[in-house]
Amino acid sequence: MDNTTAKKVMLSGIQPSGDLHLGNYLGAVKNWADLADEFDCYYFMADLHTLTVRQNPAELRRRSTQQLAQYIACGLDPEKNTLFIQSHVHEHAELGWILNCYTMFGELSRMTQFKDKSAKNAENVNGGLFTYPSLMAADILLYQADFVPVGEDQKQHCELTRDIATRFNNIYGETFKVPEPYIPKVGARIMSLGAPNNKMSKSDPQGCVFLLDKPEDIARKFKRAVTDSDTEHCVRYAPQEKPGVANLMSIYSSVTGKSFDEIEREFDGKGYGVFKPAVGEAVIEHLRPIREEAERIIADKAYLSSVYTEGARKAQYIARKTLRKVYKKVGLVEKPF
Ligand code: ATP
Ligand code: LTN
Repeated sequence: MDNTTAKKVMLSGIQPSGDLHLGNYLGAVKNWADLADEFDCYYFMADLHTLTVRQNPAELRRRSTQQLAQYIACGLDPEKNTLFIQSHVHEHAELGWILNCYTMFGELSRMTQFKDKSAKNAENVNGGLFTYPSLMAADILLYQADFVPVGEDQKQHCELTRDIATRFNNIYGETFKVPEPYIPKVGARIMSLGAPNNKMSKSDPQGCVFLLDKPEDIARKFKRAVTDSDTEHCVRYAPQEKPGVANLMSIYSSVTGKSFDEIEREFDGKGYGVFKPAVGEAVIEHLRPIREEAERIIADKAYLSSVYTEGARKAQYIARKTLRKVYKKVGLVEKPF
């Protein structure tokens, strides 16, 4: 592969199908900001992927650029990371089509996200929802990514991407780097504050803390967080027995850097009535500068446009090279212009 001496490549995307929440942040974006010096990093708004579920067009446009503002506010410096909108680099859709032809019906049928989303949207189980993972594979393979930083729920899609890349390489010779998922130790699966057996998700606004939520809303959501019926209100890390408390401990640990042992000691004998608002306060203080910075950037439309324009240009330069190679390998006639 080209540039073996160059930095390893990190790439990830999030669908602008809702506003960013604490799960997206702790499971994904927060960890991305620290990677910029060591890796060559690409992060995008997966707007094409959102079309697998009906969207309001004006809302989708708003959320795509607001998500970019939130990426930047979370510490992704556009000078050090390539930040772009997926649909601006048409190579994604083109390679997505090709990879569809190297992805098996049986493989796609086994994807948990497909099963979940088709159950939730029974009236619109469209072809895009089914072939979603081939487009995701294209997103990753176009950039010859080494690592894909995501939350736990995306591991299955990353594994399918590896299978598709390996299959293609076996037929046509070394074409794609076979990527690995890069999953954080803490925060990889933040659960809903209202139903701690379900992952935190934008489709459950009460159990979900959004990065742009006002401090009073965050405080209220944490005060109401579901814990358990332990009469001693013991703050102890036991994910099976006490999923609600374990989730709050993971959140607290992620935003303060404290270990589970330290947290247990800090709240020893204090009960949930002290613990829950303390987690809320820590989250509020952690998110405050991010929200303020995001609001400032959202108002600066010209800046946002300059960032995604430059991002698309840089991304396309790389994507085009991979796509050209793939077209040639599969037997398409070289484009004359
Ligand atoms: P939906 O609710 O529509 O399924 P989502 O809220 O799960 O969407 P995605 O766009 O699917 O958000 O996820 C974006 C990134 O955030 C992915 O890397 C995903 O793994 C991560 N992520 C999403 N939810 C969580 C969560 N609860 N805990 C940790 N990481 C998460
Ligand atoms: N499927 C992911 C979003 C996504 C993605 C990607 C993540 C689309 N393309 C490429 C990493 C790499 C999700 O639903 N969170």
